[in-house]
Amino acid sequence: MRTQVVIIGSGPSGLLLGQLLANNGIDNVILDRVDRDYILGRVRAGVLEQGTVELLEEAGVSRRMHEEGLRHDGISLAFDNRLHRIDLAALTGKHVTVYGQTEVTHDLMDKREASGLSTIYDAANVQPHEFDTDTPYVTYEKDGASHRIDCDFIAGCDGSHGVSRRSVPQDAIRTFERSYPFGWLGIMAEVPPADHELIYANHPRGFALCSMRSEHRSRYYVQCPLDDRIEDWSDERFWDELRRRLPEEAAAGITTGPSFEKSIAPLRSFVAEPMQFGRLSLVGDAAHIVPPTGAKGLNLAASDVHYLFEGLRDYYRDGSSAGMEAYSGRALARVWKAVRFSWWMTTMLHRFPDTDSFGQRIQEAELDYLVHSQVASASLAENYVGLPF
Ligand code: FAS
Ligand code: PHB
Repeated sequence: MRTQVVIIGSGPSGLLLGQLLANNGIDNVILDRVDRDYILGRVRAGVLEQGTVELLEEAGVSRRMHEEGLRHDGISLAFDNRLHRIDLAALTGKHVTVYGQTEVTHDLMDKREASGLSTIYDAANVQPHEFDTDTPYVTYEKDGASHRIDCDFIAGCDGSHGVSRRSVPQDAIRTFERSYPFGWLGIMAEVPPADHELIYANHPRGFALCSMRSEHRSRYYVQCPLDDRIEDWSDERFWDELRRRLPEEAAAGITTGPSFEKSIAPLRSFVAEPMQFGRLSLVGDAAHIVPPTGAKGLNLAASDVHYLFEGLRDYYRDGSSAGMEAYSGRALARVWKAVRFSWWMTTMLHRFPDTDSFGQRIQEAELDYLVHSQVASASLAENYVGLPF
């Protein structure tokens, strides 16, 4: 079998790249080690930057997002028993869209199927080969047989535990990492949200986040110790802890109900440099991870896709390799700014076990300055809505 681009991974990175390429006449095949339902069963991101929305529009998969997505012009920070609204729209002229990653992925999968494009699920032992030459290929196993796909380029869209980054010689890659001494316990419940916008809370008991997927479905998180287990958290304990970490006016808005999803995720920052090795390019979580505090993970995957798509389009349309050669540098310049913002939001809003009294006062001063300085609020806002691609 032969194609122009093999994409490893059928998450949002791989699917969005595949659709943009196909819309521009560039043949591609997507391989994933699991099946469609497993991918759709994962609960992930909830907030889309305006740049991500525009890319989904360009890919032709924005109809349901515009029908069902929620436009948010602001967020609130909660501390000292008060809510402080950051007016994103007034400060930046932009907004964010609340529309779950699961729905984005579903829309992309439906579009790919409708376009008659090839996705090979349950592909075992996927391996990229000879990507340091101009004749790379990918092998995989399925239904008891081994398969090979020859191609021009390989896009490693296979997430943080994928095979692509692991296939790069260790002396050719440099990684940067910061792990945080806590996790996020998240639940999903079919109850109306606490407020019409997101609330990020800094409380002596720990961080909490009030988010949503629709006007009837809420997504909540509380900071928890890394060694906590889901069975330690009944719904009743979760609702009680969430309300204790919110200002009274916000806690009063909480509607409780049975959770239908509950998970604990560790928080870490990770970047691999460079993001390209010959004809293999790393995209999205395959190249970088951010703590979800800044709502950047999915949106960074989208900007990587934008840069790689432009490089591949110029290669096939204009015979120019400039875009491909610039991919890693362009992507990393934006990645590191989002990594910084996510780290900053995380350090400002969470309670760290080793913070001393001086450190606590610094955090309180940072929050006080942030909500009372238009310049400081504008800086948060322009990062939250998404820096330009
Ligand atoms: P993905 O991980 O989504 O997709 C990779 C795909 O590659 C998967 O389908 C996988 O099956 C496949 N794959 C892996 N190894 C393979 C192999 N060897 N062979 C073939 N296929 C392989 N981001 C936010 O912005 N906000 C959030 O609130 C948020 N919450 C998150 C919670 C959790 C628990 C996690 C893990 C991430 C969260 N993220 C969040 C980040 C998340 O949304 C990612 O940024 C996003 O999924 C990135 O998309 P992809 O790069 O496509 O990677
Ligand atoms: C979510 O809705 O899952 C969500 C929203 C904003 C974040 C993190 C997670 O910063």
